[in-house]
Amino acid sequence: MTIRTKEQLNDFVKETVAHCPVTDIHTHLFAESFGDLLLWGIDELLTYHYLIAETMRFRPDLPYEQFWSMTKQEQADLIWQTLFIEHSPYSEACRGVVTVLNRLGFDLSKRDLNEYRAYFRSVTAEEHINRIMELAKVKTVVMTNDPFDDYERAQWDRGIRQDSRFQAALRIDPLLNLWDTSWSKLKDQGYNVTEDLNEQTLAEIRRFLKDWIKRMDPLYMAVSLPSDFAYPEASVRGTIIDECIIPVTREAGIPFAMMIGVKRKVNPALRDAGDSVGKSDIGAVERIVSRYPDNKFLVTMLSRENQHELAVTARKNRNLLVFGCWWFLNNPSLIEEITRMRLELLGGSVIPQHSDCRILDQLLYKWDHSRTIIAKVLCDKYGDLFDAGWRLEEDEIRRDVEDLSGGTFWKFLGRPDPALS
Ligand code: FIX
Ligand code: ZN
Repeated sequence: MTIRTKEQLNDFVKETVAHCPVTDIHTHLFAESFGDLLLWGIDELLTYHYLIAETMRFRPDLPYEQFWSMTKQEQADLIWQTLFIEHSPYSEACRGVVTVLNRLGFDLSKRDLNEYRAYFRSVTAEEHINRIMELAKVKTVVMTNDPFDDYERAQWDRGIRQDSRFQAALRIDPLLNLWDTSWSKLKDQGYNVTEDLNEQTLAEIRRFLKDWIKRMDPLYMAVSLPSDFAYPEASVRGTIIDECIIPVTREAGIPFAMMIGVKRKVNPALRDAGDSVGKSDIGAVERIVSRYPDNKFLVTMLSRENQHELAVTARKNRNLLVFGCWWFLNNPSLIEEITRMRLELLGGSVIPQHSDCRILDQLLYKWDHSRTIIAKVLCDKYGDLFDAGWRLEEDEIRRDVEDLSGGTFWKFLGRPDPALS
């Protein structure tokens, strides 16, 4: 049906974006079969590392070690008291908790953590996964799977029960960022490597990667990279990228996902909350994607300053797909600015958002909040077309929104969307 008025247009876009099932291409969530790796519930929500960082700002006299020595429930109580009772929870991460509690139907006027806790104790993980994915309208999530993590490796060794809603991504940070300690972990897994990157070691790294690709069937191979990431580079990282990552991902037909711009452990006492951001050199991205036109690259960058040049670089290289507003960019003001700019430069050949959820329940807020902004930007873009005399069919809008919600990702991978089969 053709859309005839601006009002009709806005209503239809908002409705379509709000209800379109999404593929969430980067999360830290796990299927139930991974046991304790799947985090959910109020105490996990409150002890999200974003909220730990915010709490510590209001508790200058609390020694970090004292916080870490508390039980999870004590930490959650302190965070609740600090960020939700003594202050209003309008930071994005705090607002997220409020959205989740609201979407789960809790009475927010009571502000009673124990009542929320009782609910989470009363449901099983399986029930909760079904409920959250349905409410969030997320059909597929991509996990972050780390073959260097002993607990996770043990789950793969036991044999994972498949749940096609949870797809794998092979994460290899230690290989590229911490070779001086990770080479011995490869050795422990039976690969004949030395710290020196000789021909045999490089061949064994390739064997390690291929073995894990066979085992996990990942949608892509991923790494987070520091803000001073350089390419090409005569370094351990540069050598492993050229000699192992590039040929193995090309042969497997999977993209190499680079998440660039993190400064790890600027405050180690904050643990996971202690990482920061730095501006990166877009030249490194330009050089790697143009040097390997037969490889596919998914790229997200952490600093606001890199966003425009990243979108321009994607215009020049069709093997580069830009994704998400990562971490410190996942705030309404920045999502709106970045999404607007990307749609203006790239049309629908972009993945506007991923959630980065670490706790299952967060799917509710991360996607609710992002959908509202994506819909707002799309209303403006379609509205401009409308003013210029272009009349849209409902089906065309539906198609575009499906692409932005995951269709573009699956086409880039060259794989069918498992949720559609
Ligand atoms: O490296 C990553 O994948 C980051 O997204 C996380 O490790 C980070 O701690 C995070 O949770 C960001 O949202
Ligand atoms: Zn992440």
